[in-house]
Amino acid sequence: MGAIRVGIIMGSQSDWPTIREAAEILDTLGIEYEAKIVSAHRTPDRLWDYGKAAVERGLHVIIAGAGGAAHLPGMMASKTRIPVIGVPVQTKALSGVDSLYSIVQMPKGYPVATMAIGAAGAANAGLMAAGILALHDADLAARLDTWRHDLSASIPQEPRDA
Ligand code: RP5
Repeated sequence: MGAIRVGIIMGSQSDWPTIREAAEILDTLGIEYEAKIVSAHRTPDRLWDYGKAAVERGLHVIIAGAGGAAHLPGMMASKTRIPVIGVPVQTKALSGVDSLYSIVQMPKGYPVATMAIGAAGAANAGLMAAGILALHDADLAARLDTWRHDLSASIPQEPRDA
């Protein structure tokens, strides 16, 4: 078991079914991670403590998922220079457009790499984290290349009737 380099945080337990998609990608690629509930609104002190300690704890990437007034990724980006990948969780009220707008429109100086709304965005957050780590990890780079090749090879040339 290596050091944990990816932190996955989410605003609520209710985000986990979506954000788990990122975790599953990391599992598939053999990347260690931790997963925590850290809410910008309900547990602001937990958010602050997590961001403050992230560098010294050795994290390299943070995946932050939240829905609605989704301030978690942006607030985390304000607290640490570690790259933050934001995942807008799909909401019942506004289908996740609220989450997307809350995460994507950061002011100059504090970027959040914002993914698509929902499960695809969460999976892509896992892949984006893997790509960042693979820059300095040749074994992981090879596993990621294989994963990408396998996905490409699984796509049929022609459609078939259901
Ligand atoms: C946000 O509020 C969370 O990220 C979640 O997406 C949303 C709803 O949270 P719950 O009311 O389901 O706990 O902070």
